[in-house]
Amino acid sequence: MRTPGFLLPSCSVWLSLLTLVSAAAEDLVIEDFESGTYEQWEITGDTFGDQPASGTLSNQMAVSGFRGKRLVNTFRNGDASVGTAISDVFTVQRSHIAFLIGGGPHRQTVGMELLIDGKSVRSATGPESEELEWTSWNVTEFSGRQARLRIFDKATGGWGHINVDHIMQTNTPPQRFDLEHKLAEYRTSTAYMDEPFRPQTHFSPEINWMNDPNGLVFHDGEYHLFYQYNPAGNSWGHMSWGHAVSPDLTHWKHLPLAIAEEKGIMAFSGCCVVDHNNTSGFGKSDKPPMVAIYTGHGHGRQVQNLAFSNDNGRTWTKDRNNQRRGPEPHCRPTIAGAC
Ligand SMILES: [Ca+2]
Ligand SMILES: [Ca+2]
Repeated sequence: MRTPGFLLPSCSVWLSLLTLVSAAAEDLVIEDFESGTYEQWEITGDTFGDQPASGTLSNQMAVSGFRGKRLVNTFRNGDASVGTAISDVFTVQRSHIAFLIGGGPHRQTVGMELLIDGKSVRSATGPESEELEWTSWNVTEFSGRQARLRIFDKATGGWGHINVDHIMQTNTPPQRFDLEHKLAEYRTSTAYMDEPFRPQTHFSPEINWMNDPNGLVFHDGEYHLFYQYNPAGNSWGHMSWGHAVSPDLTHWKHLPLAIAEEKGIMAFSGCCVVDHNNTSGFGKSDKPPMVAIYTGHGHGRQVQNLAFSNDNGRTWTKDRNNQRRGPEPHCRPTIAGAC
């Protein structure tokens, strides 16, 4: 019997290939508001004005986190103004609709909805902050359907407005803040790490706010520097652990965020150990885990939290028992000398 000269890929291989092709599909921007018009929208009321806003409006706290030069900002003439904006029809072609959203948290009166057959099937509201954050809806079940978006502001009191920008269809929704996009832009700029006041001998992160160092530790030929970091911007807030490694304490490689603020709990200062005897139980096989001990700050209390890594600090897992621990009895000094 003749042996075939080729083999047909198995079912699982085809599925894997399809998954890869699907994930690689380009994002489809529905609206970024950079045209400076509302041509693609039906506008009612007075809160949207005659064109998208160019940023912060009069008597408003600073608006940040949007892309480009324009966004929806319904703080026009203050919180008392109201209105709606309904988009043109589009076809759902990706697994998610992702967008940047900020402003008031009142789900019933300010936000954005996805409409299918005129009915609201998904909705989102603001984080009670003028700092826009990524939010996404899984819309797989509506694949191929016709849809519209409705941005609404029916609120007239405090935080009675909504900010929206960069609405897109995607198979890979972004993380909460637009850090990766901003880093990609900065890394191709001529000013990269060469600004007039950029420290050249002391460490500094590529972009955004940092304060004290945390978790200084040597492991597997690398010096690890973690530090208090705001992934959202240039002021203090959303405290998380940034991360860099060095072979010689002079040349540093920037790594992705290590321990992020999550569910309103910031990752304040702390230390890090290499648990050679795996006394924590976080290790796998005979490789010692890295264990970070830090102050979890949020919801009116501070708790000693743990996170661990089994891949030399490249990814971290928070201990599931973190919030079951009692509050800190007093301020405890860390390796960085802070609390
Ligand atoms: Ca924009
Ligand atoms: Ca309003």
